[in-house]
Amino acid sequence: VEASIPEPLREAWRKYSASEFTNKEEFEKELVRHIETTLARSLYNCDENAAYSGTALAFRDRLIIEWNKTQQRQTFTDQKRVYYLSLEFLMGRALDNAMLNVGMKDAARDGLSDLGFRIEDVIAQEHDAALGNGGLGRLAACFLDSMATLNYPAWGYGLRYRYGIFKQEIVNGYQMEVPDYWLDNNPWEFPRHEITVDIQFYGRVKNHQNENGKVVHTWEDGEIVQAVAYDVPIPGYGTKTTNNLRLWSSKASSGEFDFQKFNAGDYESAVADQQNAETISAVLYPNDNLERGKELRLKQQYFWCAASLFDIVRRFKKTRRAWNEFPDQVAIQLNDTHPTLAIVELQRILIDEEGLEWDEAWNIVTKTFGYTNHTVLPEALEKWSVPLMQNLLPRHLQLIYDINLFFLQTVEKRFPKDREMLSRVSIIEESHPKMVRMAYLAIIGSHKVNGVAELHSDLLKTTLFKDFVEIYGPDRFTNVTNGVTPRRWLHQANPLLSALIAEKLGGHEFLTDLTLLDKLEAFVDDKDFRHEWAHIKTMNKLRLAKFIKSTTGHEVDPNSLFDIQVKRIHEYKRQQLNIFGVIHRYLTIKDMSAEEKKKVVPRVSIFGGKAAPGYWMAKTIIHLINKVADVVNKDADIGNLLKVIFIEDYNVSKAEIICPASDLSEHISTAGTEGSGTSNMKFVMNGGLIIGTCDGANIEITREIGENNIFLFGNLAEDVEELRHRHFYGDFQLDPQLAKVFAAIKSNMFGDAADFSALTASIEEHGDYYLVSDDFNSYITTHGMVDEAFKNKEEWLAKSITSVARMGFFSTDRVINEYADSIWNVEPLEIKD
Ligand code: GFP
Ligand code: GFP
Repeated sequence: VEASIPEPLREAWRKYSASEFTNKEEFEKELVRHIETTLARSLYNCDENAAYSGTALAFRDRLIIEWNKTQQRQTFTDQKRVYYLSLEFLMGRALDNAMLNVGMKDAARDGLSDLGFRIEDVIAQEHDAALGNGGLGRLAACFLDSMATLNYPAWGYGLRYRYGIFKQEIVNGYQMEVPDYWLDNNPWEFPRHEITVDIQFYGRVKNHQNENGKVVHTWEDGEIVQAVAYDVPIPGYGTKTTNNLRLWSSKASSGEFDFQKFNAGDYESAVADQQNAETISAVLYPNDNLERGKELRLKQQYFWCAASLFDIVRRFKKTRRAWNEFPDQVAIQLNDTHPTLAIVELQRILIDEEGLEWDEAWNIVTKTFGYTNHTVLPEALEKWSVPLMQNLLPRHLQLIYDINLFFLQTVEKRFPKDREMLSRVSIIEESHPKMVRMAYLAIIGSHKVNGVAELHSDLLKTTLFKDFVEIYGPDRFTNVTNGVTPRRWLHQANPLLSALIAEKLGGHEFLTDLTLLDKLEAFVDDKDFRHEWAHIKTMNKLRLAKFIKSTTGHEVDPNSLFDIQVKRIHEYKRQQLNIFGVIHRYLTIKDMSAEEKKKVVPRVSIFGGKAAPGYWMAKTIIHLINKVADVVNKDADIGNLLKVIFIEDYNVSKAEIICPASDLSEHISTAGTEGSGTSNMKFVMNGGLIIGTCDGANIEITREIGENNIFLFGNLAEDVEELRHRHFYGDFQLDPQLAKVFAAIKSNMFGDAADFSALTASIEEHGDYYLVSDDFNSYITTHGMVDEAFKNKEEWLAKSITSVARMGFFSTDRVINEYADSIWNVEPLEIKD
């Protein structure tokens, strides 16, 4: 129910409508007011944390004023909106982003300084919003920034996890997981207690005939859980558009509170039911590229899809348009298969609740949805057991069977002789128990399917989804190569570099048209410019060195080559290859004469990343890295020639310090396994070179920046299958240099070798699935080339500048425009006063 103020009275309202601070003085006034009233603190009781909260509240007011205008304008213009459904939004911190996007960071800096605070310290008080695992969730966050910046009417829909990704602590070299309770003191969300949706689970389906003799299905009984909306404003950069991220939180439905138990004096168990409902949105599943088929996860997915669809449909119904116009008003993008149930839910709403015929409804559904795939790893592909789904979502399972039946009928007509095809493409896998293949359902229910880099999208078409390309033709499948937002990953993370670029290019326009970076190439040979460029890199390395000192106690020399690999720990991402390479380097240096040592390029090998709590091999890799660090960092023979650092609890705000400080970063996945990668883009954009395999977006980065500016190594994707096949049949020889590394590990050089035996055995004895041994020689040789290149400072600088100049393609602005044109068919809408 909308309750608006009657027209004649609106004048009075408008007179007092909230207004935004526009300068330092007004900001200070808002800051002090919030500290004194909202926070109930005072002049005598204001620490950095209070200063952060006050600043955040002042900026939040600004955002919410813009947010209101944006939502009203988007509603009144009645234009198509896009909804981005993602189980993960890895947002990081919001304050710095808000300040920069609304263009008031300088005013805030001066204002805070007037009151005795340093803006950097205030910003550092904020707790990361870590509602994601890794690349997939951070991509969604970059998308939100670009959609707002480009003025697209766009909403994100996700879950408001009480616990985001766990906090990682390293204890005796082992990863320990600590819960991350991030919601205390989070000024960026608005609870919308008036926007709630009842979500049903379990129960059964009844079929009956209605008065026209048509069979209708009703879903009865079961359990009701309430979804409550929390809104997070998403400001665009340099625009008034402030979009919405709506996160759902679960709560016991008031009707569900068991009054009978309550009256019988069993208050405790009545409250326990309440808590049960609240567990749905309690925790983000910490698995990266792994699906385990847990019922609670399926509950989360349906809870979030159903609440979001209800909200989208409700908003559409306010326009009073005919149903066939739904796809002209609504585009829904599925970030991976996690929201695939939204397809079934929309079909259910249209048929069971709105009374549409099957074909009409299905036509609307398929025109509405697009599906993005992020991985070809088999263990990541979602499948839900039929009995589980039958129990939790009986009506949806029926609908999935119907969707499958109609789909298989059309396939049979087109390929009458191919029985195998039918079982291959069926949504239902005939296993024990039967499984629902979510990716197939997502393809069948969408009008476009995309991968996230060229190689990845090609692999989808030639391997995983090959049959579907035959069935639907190639046009349903497309590629949209990932990007990153230059606002956060260049301007915010690297203010010095952003300022230098702006000075050369005559302004900050490159932040909204990243292709303008190409103008930097004109300065590659400019001595002064190179000098400043180098100086900025050193300053950023010093910033990281300081951070490392304060968090680990280790001193690292900023003149060393900083070699960084930060991302989730996963065998396919191959941190084990990296640490074996480090051990190889260590052994090599130890064998050197004093004369030889003088020629060594000093290195700091920096690692960071979390392992899924149940992923033993990944935890073993973390353990090995930390044990190697213990030995190497203490070794007086080595001194500064090699340091190994593991940065605890890698997250978005740490990435902002780390990315600008690299000389070299590692993107070394087994060819054909990494969908795209996005940190590769962040590092190059900040003037670091990369060592990488021919995988994911590394290939397109190479195409853009030129082969001379990247260190590529290793086997190609097209050869991987053949190599694995050979290993499987016993044709495997451990690389001799890797054998030396293994011998060192087995000599207990890094502590009890038994701790690492699973890791070495996975390579020596169990087929080396990730081709660590096959790529080792080429990896080591290429690192040798890196050392040589680094000795030539001038040439290294030229590579660094040239690479940045050619990174214009990798902005999420380009990405979002591609989605908007080729998948969503939505237009921007500028918000004016
Ligand atoms: C949205 C916002 C509301 C706002 C309206 C109109 O509502 O707070 O009042 O837009 O500006 F959530 P729905 O589109 O969700 O109804
Ligand atoms: C996944 C893929 C990455 C890809 C991102 C975003 O990331 O290659 O860049 O999605 O598309 F694996 P992770 O969640 O695995 O980091």
